Amino acid sequence: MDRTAQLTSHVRTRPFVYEPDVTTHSLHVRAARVLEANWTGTSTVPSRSLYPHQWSWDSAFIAIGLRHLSPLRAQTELETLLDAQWGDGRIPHIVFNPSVPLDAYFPSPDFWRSSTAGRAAGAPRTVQTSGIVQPPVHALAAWLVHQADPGLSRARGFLTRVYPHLAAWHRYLLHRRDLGGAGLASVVHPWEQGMDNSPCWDTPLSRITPAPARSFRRADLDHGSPADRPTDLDYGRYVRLATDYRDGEYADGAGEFAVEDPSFNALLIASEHALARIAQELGAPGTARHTRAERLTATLIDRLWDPAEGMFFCRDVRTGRLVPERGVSGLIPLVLPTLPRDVVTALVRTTASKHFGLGGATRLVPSYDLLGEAFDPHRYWRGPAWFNTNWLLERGLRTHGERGRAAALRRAVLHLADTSDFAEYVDPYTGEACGATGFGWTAALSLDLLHSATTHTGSKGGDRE
Ligand code: 9WN
Repeated sequence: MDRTAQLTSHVRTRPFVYEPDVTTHSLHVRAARVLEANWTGTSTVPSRSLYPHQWSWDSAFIAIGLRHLSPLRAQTELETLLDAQWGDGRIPHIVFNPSVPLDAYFPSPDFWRSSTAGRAAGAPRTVQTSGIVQPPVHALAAWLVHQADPGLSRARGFLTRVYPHLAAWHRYLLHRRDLGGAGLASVVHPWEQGMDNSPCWDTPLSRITPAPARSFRRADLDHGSPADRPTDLDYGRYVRLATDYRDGEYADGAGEFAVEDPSFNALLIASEHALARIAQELGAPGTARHTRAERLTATLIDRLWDPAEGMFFCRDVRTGRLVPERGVSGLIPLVLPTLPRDVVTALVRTTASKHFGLGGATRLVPSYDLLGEAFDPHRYWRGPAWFNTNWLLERGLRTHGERGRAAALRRAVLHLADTSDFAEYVDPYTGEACGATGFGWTAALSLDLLHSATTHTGSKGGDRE
């Protein structure tokens, strides 16, 4: 048996104690290998098979882990993404690799036609991208990457270069995407929020006429089981929404789908706090941005918080109504540092309730209500547990002093990342691996949690970051 196999068998047979020992070392080495295998030279693909291009929020999470391996690569990851930013400030959800065959992923560049249909919105001419966005985790990632090696960051002018891009990105979201008029950003496609197939979209999506099945060919079914993936009907609706947005030259405001989502907005607010810290690091006052982030937190509560249910809900901007589906998105605002104590207490209670099972029925927090009618432990974002959302919840628990729960969740994430071979997602009850393995953000965020063992001891976690 070679050395790696010995380490692996050691990992599998021993109780998991994620402390700086041989177990931790093995996990670190294997996570680093995944990131190496997925690295293209300028960025990291989420999965070599299923997602062979650069994805926006994946890259932000990947940079957060990569900073522990190579701060330079982590900076490059974000810089590559920002090079594809549009003139109106949007960061596209996919940056296409021209050397990957067109039929490897759908919708491909010839569907989005960014350089022509996106011209009025300022799409780049030299690189092909999609025209929709993904959650704004980037300023938070840039700040964490900077902190991993401030000397290198300053020497390369990293923050000086990325700051204007990130500020323009937030401006785009807070102005062009304020479709509800209350100050929050709306998503105009389920893919923008990142939890593509969540039951939270079912009602707003039901109004969309699906594109005919024969008008496109799904590439995702070449890699994943149809029982785990979105249905053809849902895909038809995704395609219709994207087609209409493209045909309207990616102008905002006219589409039939517009939703204020708690996770998307919470990540924007967390990133706004990070942008304030970046501004301060660059010698500018950050107070105005912190104040704006606090005001947005109050707006989020005002628009999306339901005190009776103890969690946040999506608001369908086209009907003005809250969507009564419990998605994990409604728990993610726990990452916000200035959340009132009663909101924190209720959110923690809901996370540990029979709907989500933290510390009880589930191994990791599921993507959707365990008791919901649409719950399915294997179907995309309709029940399985994802590593990025659990990383965010661990961070939120730590931010609010819930150290015991945070530590237990951290151990569970590391254990399942290990036993699932860094799966894309897992069955929340059994921990069975689902989707792709060798998944970028699973490896990266595991690395981050491994390193957090040493950096998060001491005062209330999250403060410095
Ligand atoms: C569409 C890349 C992305 C993630 C999303 C996840 C999935 C794409 C798809 O994969 O979405 O963007 O084809 O289903 O839902 O969160 O960023 O990993």
